[in-house]
Amino acid sequence: MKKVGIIMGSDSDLPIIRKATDMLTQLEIPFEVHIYSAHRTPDQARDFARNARENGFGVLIAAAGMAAHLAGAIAANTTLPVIGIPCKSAALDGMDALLSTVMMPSGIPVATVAINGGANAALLAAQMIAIEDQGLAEKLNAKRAADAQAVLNKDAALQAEFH
Ligand code: RP5
Repeated sequence: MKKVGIIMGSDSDLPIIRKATDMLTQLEIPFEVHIYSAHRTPDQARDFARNARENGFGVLIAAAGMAAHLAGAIAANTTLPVIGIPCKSAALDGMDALLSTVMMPSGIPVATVAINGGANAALLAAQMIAIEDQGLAEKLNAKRAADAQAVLNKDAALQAEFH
């Protein structure tokens, strides 16, 4: 199975990244995690992206806050699919990172998930890998069904309490 590469701009993004690593672990998808910043360590970020395909990665996830150029900078250096996670910072509630990540120019796409959307980034990466992996596709279908059942159980509990 192809690996998922996860890059964050700073270790301060780690709580968001843990939501992604927990999901990938649950789905038994191999991954690597790195701190490479588009601004502070641009050479390492570029080299990781340029070598990612030959190093066995199938999808990359890039998380950053503030002037969040990381996902775009990674996408500029690979044709692997790149999923961007805008991380919320103190000043602008994550709107800065959301716009910096999502507003890519034509030709260099970044699939941007919600602000702090670590779990969905991992699920989207899993769905991409599952295009060619039937076993993983079945796991994702089972997870959807279990998640739906959990909501139905909550509704049943609500009905029992109020009616
Ligand atoms: C971004 O700046 C990082 O992704 C992080 O979200 C934000 C703040 O970084 P630190 O100052 O906490 O290292 O590059």
